[in-house]
Amino acid sequence: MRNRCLFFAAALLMATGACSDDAGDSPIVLNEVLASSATTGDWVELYNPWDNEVSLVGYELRDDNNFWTFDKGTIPAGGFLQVICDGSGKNGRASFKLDTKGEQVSVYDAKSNRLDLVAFPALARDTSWGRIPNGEGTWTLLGTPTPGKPNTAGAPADGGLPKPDSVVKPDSVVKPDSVVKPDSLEMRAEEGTRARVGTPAASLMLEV
Ligand SMILES: [Ca+2]
Ligand SMILES: [Ca+2]
Repeated sequence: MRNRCLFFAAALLMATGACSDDAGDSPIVLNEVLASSATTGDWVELYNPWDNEVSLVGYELRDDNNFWTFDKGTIPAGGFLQVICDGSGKNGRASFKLDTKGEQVSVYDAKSNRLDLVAFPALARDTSWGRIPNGEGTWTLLGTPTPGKPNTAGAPADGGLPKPDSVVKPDSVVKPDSVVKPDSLEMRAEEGTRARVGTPAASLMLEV
């Protein structure tokens, strides 16, 4: 958890030109996203790195084409919040879903100031994209999704990326309809032989 006093000291240093960068003063940040799940639905994780509780009322989440405003909710000091993105827009759930092919997600405060933004890549089911270390680190594939909890380092065993479209499709398999159907059948046999033709259900005995 960061300390506000440290931040104000850093801000003062920035104002005097003595410091070129800082972890940022955003009250909350995006910390992890998951675009497809077998159990929970898509979700975004927010993180409050400070030592004060943050009210989310009036805050906004956006994806490429939609926005959704919090009408309630808080994140405690140092807390993590999982926001389900199932498209319902009800009961604290966002009114849009996340694109498994990748898109941008951003969070805005109640005055429409953008606090954070992430452009995530195509993600396999139940594979998340998150910051290591929490709240300030580089975004990367995470081996184990941790909704509502601190992120843990480690890449997915299967690489975490969707399977390529180049996999052979069943359309290329010969369909039974394409089998040549003879219009007629010609048989030749020595005189005095007998033969049975047909299917198990119907057959014809020929005698020459
Ligand atoms: Ca979306
Ligand atoms: Ca997490």
